[in-house]
Amino acid sequence: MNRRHLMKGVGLGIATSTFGMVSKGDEAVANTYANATKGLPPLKITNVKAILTAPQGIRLCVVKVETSEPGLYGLGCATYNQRPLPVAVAVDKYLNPFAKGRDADNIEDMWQNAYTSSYWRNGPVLNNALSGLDQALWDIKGKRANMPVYQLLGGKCRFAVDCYTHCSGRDLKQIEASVRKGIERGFRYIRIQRGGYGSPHLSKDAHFKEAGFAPKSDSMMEVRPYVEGTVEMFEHVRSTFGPNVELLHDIHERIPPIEAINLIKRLETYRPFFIEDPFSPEDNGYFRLLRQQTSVPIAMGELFNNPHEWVGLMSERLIDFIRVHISQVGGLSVARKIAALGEWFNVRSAWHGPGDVSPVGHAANAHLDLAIWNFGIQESVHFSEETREVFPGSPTVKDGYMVVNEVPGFGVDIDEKLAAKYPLPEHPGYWSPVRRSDGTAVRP
Ligand code: GCO
Ligand code: MG
Repeated sequence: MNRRHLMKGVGLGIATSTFGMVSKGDEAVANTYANATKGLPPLKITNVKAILTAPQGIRLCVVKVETSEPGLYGLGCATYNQRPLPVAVAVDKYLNPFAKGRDADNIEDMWQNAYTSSYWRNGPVLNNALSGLDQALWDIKGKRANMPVYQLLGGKCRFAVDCYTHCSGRDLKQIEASVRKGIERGFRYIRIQRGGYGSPHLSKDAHFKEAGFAPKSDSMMEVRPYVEGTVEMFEHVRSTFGPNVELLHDIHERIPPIEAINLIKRLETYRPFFIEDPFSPEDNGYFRLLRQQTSVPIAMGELFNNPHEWVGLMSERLIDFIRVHISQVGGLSVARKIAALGEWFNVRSAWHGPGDVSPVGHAANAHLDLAIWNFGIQESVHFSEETREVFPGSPTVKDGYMVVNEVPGFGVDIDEKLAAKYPLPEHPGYWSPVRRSDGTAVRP
């Protein structure tokens, strides 16, 4: 069958530049097979390793994939701040032996097989490890093609990546000053938060502490102070800065779903650009109810690991922005499919881009942002000088726009010697408990 179809392909003039020179019979078939495997010289994976570093105090994990071509390697982001060590084990002890000796060129094939190599799948640890390998292969592909990765994804849809910045403060004065600074730095999109997520400083009576129910270091938030404080914040910022600045806010789960719906309805009058993560992933079923109540744009997804969490929300048009954490979903290969899915439902991207994404991961976000039509907005962070030294070529943000280093691959390198000078902090990095006044655990 192959033989007949290949011959037919020749006859029809399909892919003439490859097949056109072949003239007749068996010789043509032989040459066709040869051509199908020709092209770039073979490139084998020789080593896959995790590199842990914390130049900004945040536990970053980057995967380096080395190849049979001396000096040709790729980097991918596998950062899982709360569980970095198991990710490193998954990379070094499982993905390395799995990938070694395999073809570095066939990224999709590698992804599909590495994905099922653990049989059980879609968890945060293994997805991050997989992302490290996947992104590193894209980086290698770009270097091999002598192109930035966004070119491999179809080229630019925009000249740079529009970003939002984080502005916050404990009271209205501090918030106003922070927003002013953000606008002065050139940002048109501003995320406003009143203190930490859920505004714990507004909740006064941590009865569980007095009762000795849990360590005093656990924090506390109640629903009402957070909700009222957030409405007041929006009222103040909107009336101070006028209608043109785009305002965003992260509920970060933390309140019962029906309270989140009520809050979002109250925020409608301040025209938010989006409200993020109103519900925990366990409460995905509430999105339909939310949609029936308000047209405030909704962004969701940084905690998602499993396609079952995003496919329905997107295809039923229950959210407006998908903001998965690209390494948490398994890498660039997955994220570009998510973006393609979103295009048909007009769900735009807002990839998670906090401090606990490595500069390699931010670059991966940005390369995808540049190439997809349904880009929405990109969360941006400030990289310290130390981080930039460890990761030369990290993306930069100016006037609210992120730009990538215009060289082949993702454009970000790592200075391994310097990275080793910033070991992970002693604290293991777990998510600290947040409780209601009576001690009940609040689910982020
Ligand atoms: C955001 C976030 C982050 C997460 C953090 C968890 O930027 O939207 O919600 O700040 O809380 O990445 O480690
Ligand atoms: Mg968030």
